[in-house]
Amino acid sequence: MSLLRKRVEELIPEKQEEVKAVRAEKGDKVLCEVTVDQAYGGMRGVKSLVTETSLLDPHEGIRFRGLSIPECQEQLPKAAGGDEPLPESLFWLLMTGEVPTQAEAESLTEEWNARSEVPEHINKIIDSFPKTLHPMSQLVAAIGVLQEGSLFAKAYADGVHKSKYWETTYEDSMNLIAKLPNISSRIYRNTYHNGDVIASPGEDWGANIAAQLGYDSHEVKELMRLYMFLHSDHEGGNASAHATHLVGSTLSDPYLSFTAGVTALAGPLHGLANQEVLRWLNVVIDEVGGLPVSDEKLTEYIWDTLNSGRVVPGYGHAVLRTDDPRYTCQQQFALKHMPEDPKFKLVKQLHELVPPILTSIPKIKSGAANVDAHSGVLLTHYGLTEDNYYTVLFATSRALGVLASLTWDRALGLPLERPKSYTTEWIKNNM
Ligand code: NMX
Ligand code: MLT
Repeated sequence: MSLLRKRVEELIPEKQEEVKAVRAEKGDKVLCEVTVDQAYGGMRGVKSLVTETSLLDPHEGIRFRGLSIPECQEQLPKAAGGDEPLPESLFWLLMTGEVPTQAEAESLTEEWNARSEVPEHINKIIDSFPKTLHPMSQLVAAIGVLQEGSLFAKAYADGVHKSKYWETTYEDSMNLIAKLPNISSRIYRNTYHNGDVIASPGEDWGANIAAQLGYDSHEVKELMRLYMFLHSDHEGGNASAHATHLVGSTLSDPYLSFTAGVTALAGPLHGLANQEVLRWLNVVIDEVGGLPVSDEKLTEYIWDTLNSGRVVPGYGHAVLRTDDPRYTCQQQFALKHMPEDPKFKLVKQLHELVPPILTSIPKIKSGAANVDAHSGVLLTHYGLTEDNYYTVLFATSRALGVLASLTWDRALGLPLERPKSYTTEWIKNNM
C-alpha cells in the first residue's frame, strides 16, 4: 500500500470520531440565518458546507490546512534546486493535514508517474477531437471517457460496503491526477502543435506538465509547480469545488464528479476569467496601438468596458475583500523572473487603476485583483500565448483540491446534498 494511502487510512477513524463528537456537541448551533435576498443572490455568505482541505478568509486569503501561501512556500518540500513547493507535497498536505517529508512527497512523484499511462484507445479518442473544440470541452470529454476505468463505479456495482467507498475514491483520484499531465498536454499539443505529443520525462508532476507542453527550462518548471500549487483549492463554496462535491454526493464516481468541477471552471466568472484577462489585455494593446499606454487611455478603456455592460476580468471576488494572495505570489514570481516584461508592466498598471474605479461603483463589493488577473502574463512571457488553453491548467491544478475533498467526503460518509428551494409565489405568500 502506498505511503499516502496508509497515512489516510490511519487518520480516518480519528477524524470520524472528531466529527461525531463535534456534531454531538455543536450539532444544534446556528451557523447563519438565510435571507430571501441571499436565496436570490447566489447564496453569497450562506455558511452551509464543511470542507476540510482549506479555508478562505476575506481579508487574508486562502490557507491550505491552516498554512498560508508563504508558509507553504517555506515549509513544503521542493524539487531539487527549486524554490516552489512540489504540487505533490501540497496534495499530501491537503489529504492529511500534515507537511510531508521530502521522501513522502517524492513517493507521490513516483506513484503518479507509475499511474500516469493513458490507455491507447482513449488517446485515440482525444486525438480525434476537432482542433476547433474548446480545450475545456476536450478536457471534460477526455475525463468522461477515462471514467470507464473507474474503480469506484466498479466496486459500487459489485456491492461494496459504504464504509469502504473512500478506498476506491482515493484510488480513482490518484489515477486521475496521475493521468492529467498526459491528458492536458495531449490536448495542448493536438490543438496547437499538430499532434506532436511529447512523452512524459518522468520527473515531478509540475515539471512533467511543463515538459509535455514543450518547455524544458528550469524556470518554466518552477512556474508550473507554483501555478499548480496556487490554483489547487479555495475552500468548498467556489463553483468548481462545490460542483464536484454536489455531484460526488450522489455517489457519482470521481471522474464524473470532477467533470462537473471542470465545467463549472469553464465559466468566465470563474476559471475562464484567466483566458478573458489575456484577451482583454490584448484588445487594449491593439486598440491603443501598443505599449506603454498612458493611465488616461487605460482608465478610459476600463470605463468603456464597464459602460458596455461587461465585467473587468481578473477583478472582484465573491468572498475576498483584499488583493488575492495568489495574485501577490504570482507578482513576486514575475518580479523575480521577468520584471521588464511589458505585459507584466501593464498588469501592474491595471492593478493601480482598476480597484479605485471598481470601488467607486457602489454595487461592487470588491475591486481587488484576483488570481486570474496575473496568471496569463506569466504563461505568455514564456511563449504559451494560446489563451483559450489557460483554464485547462487551472482545472488540472484544481483536481488536487477537489479530489482530496471528495475522498474525505466519502471517508466521513457525507450524505446526498439537497437544499430546499422556494418559488417567488411561495415567498410572496409566506414570508
Ligand atoms: N467588473 C464589473 N462589474 C463587477 C465586477 C468586475 N470585475 N465585479 C463585480 N461586479 C458587479 C457584478 O457583476 C454585480 O453586478 P450586477 O448586480 O449588475 O449583477 C455587482 O458588481 C455585485 O457583484 P459583487 O457582489 O461585488 O460580486 P459577486 O460575488 O456577485 O461576483 C465575481 C464575484 C468574481 C463573479 C465578480 O467580481 C466578477 O464578475 N469579476 C470578474 C470576473 C472574474 O475575474 N472572475 C474570476 C474570479 C476568480 N476565479 O478564478 O474564479
Ligand atoms: C477560486 O479559486 O475558486 C476562485 O477564486 C473563486 C472562488 O473562490 O469563489
